[in-house]
Amino acid sequence: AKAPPEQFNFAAHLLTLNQARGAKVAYIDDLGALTYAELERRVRAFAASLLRLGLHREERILVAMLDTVDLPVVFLGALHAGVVPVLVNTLLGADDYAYMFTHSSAKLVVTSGPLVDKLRAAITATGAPLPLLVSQPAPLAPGDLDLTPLLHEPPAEAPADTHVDDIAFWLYSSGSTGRPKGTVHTHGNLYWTAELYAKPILGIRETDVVFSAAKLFFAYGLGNALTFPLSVGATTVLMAERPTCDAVFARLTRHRPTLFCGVPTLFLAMLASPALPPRADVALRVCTSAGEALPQQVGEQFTAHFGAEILDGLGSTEMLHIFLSNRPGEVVYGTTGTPVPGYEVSLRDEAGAPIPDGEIGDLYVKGPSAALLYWRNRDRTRATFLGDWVKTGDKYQRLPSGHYVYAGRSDDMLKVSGQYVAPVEVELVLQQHECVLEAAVVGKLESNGLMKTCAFIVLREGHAPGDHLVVALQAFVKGRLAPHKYPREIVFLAELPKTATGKIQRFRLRDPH
Ligand code: 3SK
Repeated sequence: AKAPPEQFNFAAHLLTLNQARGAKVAYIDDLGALTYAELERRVRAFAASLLRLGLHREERILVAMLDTVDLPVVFLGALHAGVVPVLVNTLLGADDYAYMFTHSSAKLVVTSGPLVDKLRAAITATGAPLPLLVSQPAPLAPGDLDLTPLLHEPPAEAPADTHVDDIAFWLYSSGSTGRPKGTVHTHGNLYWTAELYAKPILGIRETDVVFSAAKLFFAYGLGNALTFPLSVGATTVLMAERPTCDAVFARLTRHRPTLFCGVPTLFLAMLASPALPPRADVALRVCTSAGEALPQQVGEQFTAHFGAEILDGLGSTEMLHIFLSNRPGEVVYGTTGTPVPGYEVSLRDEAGAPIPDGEIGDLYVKGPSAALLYWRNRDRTRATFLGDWVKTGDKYQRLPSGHYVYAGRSDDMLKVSGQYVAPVEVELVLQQHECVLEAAVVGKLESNGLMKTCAFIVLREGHAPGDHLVVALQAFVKGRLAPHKYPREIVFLAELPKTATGKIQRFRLRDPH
């Protein structure tokens, strides 16, 4: 693929690419459609509004928004102005947001109506008077800004004259210890994910209708529903609500997307649902899966039902999108495929030396979409970004055919429903419950090939195990952490298995035999 020019603004690049498609629908959400002409007008109006509000180049705005047409406008408008959007998960608690406001030194928070109360509570918790800019009708408090009129302001004439390596946006990536890491990406990184993966591997084209169950605040969703479709002038369906089977089926049959992006737990649930639509009611050309390894039988069943293949791939927040992937027509279910041309991968032992085929090693990747650094975190930056190479934290094995097979994580992290869970974070919350003496959280591979979090609990004296306590502990975690982190199974033990020095032997909990 051709390299982008030195002076490069990704938002301006997309607007130029789509200039001749004014009347075509770029986005459809639950409220209506947005043409490419209207997308451009709003992006430029929002860029101008940010500068008029007093934001400067390279300053951050925190974006905690639902997937509606306003989100691409805010993201691209910020890039156009040279302001740096920090996309954050909409399911976090006030404590995580408060950390992110301070850590990113954001000057403004942009959110959607239904999330206003949560974000306002987080702003209050930091004690800093951060302005809140609200999309969609919502009761505004004094001082809040309304997004709608800003989208009708006179548009920016010219984009910020950014360099291809200038900071464009951040995403937060979870870690096994400590706080989430602010992963800093450039304008050029977005370009490379479309050129190396979406166009050659997915074969994405102008006639595609794209629907991603993964939200735009994930690196996976951002590529699927923004970078990729806008790089070829396709149409994208956005959905604000949670990606339940019924919500997904409604979009698959109503808008008939040709390209659908999901995660293994969703594909599994769809296949098990009595409401699974027949093949004739959908128009799927190809699907993608990421987040965790797609079990072979799920891929096979899906293709048998719908005719379309699922391309299982591996990406990361650090690499921005997928660098290891299956190919259409050559899918090998049960594997993550082969390296995407333009990226190199390498399997190494603990000392960093290459290992032979068939052995399990740490996966490293090299490619042009790698993040620059983790903001204000020199230690983690140096441990992850090693010259040209990025240490992924995943373990893999290469088959003689050249296909890669997932073999778990190198750290303590679990991947559940495509998202990271740090066991220690869940343990710390469980330990705050009045009945809990000790807690250990591990991942358990279920017979369907997917990972589940399981908590082992030792109760304080005077408390008895029972179903009521399972429900209460799950609710306790759900009330304090993002919903995907609650333990799906809780087992009560008289004591936890420990070493002579008192360290919990997690391997014995994972496999009691
Ligand atoms: O989980 C993945 O494999 C993934 C894929 C694309 C972008 C980001 C991520 C984490």
